[in-house]
Amino acid sequence: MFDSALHEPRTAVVLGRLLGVALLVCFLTGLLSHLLQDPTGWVAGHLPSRPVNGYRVSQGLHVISGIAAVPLLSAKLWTVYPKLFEWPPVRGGSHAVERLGIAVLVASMLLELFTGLLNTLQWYPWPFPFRQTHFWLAWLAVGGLLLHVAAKGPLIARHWRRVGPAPAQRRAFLGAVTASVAAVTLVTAGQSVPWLRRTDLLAPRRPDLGPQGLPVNRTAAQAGTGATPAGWRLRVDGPRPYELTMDDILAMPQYEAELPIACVEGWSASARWSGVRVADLLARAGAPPSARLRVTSLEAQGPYRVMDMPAAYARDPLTLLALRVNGQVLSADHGYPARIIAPGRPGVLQTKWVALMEVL
Ligand SMILES: Nc1nc2c(c(=O)[nH]1)N[C@H]1C(S)=C(S)[C@@H](COP(=O)(O)O)O[C@H]1N2
Ligand SMILES: [Mo]
Repeated sequence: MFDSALHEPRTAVVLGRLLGVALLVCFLTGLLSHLLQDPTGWVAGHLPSRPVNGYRVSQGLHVISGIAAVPLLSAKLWTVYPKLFEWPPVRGGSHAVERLGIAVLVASMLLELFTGLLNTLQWYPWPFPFRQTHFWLAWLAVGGLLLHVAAKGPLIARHWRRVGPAPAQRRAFLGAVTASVAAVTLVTAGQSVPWLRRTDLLAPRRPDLGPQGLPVNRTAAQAGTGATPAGWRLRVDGPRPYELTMDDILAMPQYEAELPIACVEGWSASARWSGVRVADLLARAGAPPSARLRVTSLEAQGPYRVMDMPAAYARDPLTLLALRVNGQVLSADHGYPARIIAPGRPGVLQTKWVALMEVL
């Protein structure tokens, strides 16, 4: 019933290779993202603050490869779905294990791509925590994938190279899949790739659209920080604690840095920031260069109210307590009166509406 060149192992192998590349990129960049956002133990002390655009590139690749995997996985599943109707369904112990493995692989892969895609839309219509689920599902999917490739090793090897000319039907199908991948990439990648900005039609963000030329993830209204307390002061706690008014901060040496906001949800945008060096603020509090930093926002609550910064970022001369962006005083949505901007870090850690900095 399914006798066609589209359901043959050769088609599955060609698609599987492309899907494998996309998933490998997605998995590795995902691990990196997880590590950077939530560094635990000894890792925290070894994360580099350069290259400045490191996280921007890696998270851009993560979302691009994840989106490309959607048409690839769909085509792959469609190619092999006749296997669902195999008879008898189970031919013994090892066959049962293999089929169970494929069930876990397909289920975890579909759920992984689905949750990731919805995450780029900032839509969380489920009761479980996104990040932990996405992280552990990735391991499940990769484990299942390795088992699958091992089990199918001989079959894959047999069809790795094409024998004879490809049937027209298969060529057309693979051409259509390639075109789909190109299309979904073209209409979404502009959220992180500046020169694809104009074709960014379906991504939730255009990196150059927003107040002061920059998108906003969580607005001041959402965070409840719209009205900054009249007597706002920056408090710096450390061996020699002190407080600064806005005028005090403006009297310190000001620096400028071109740094990106690279949101974990997939968009990124570069901006020109200016303000005072975090290293200067920490030195003034008597902190050694090995000091880590904890920053607390004016926000009353929210997952990103408190942020920890390893020493390598805190002492980087590009890391600023920014007061201005693209030549203007920060708007409320971008973190007025002051925000953190550091090189090479996920957007979630670029704390807005800073109230307190603590030397750890
Ligand atoms: N205090 C606080 N800072 C925050 C957030 C937040 O929710 N609260 N969101 C972060 C996220 S997820 C991102 S991507 C950046 C976005 O910065 P922008 O809105 O100025 O572009 O701010 C970060 N800073
Ligand atoms: Mo973000």
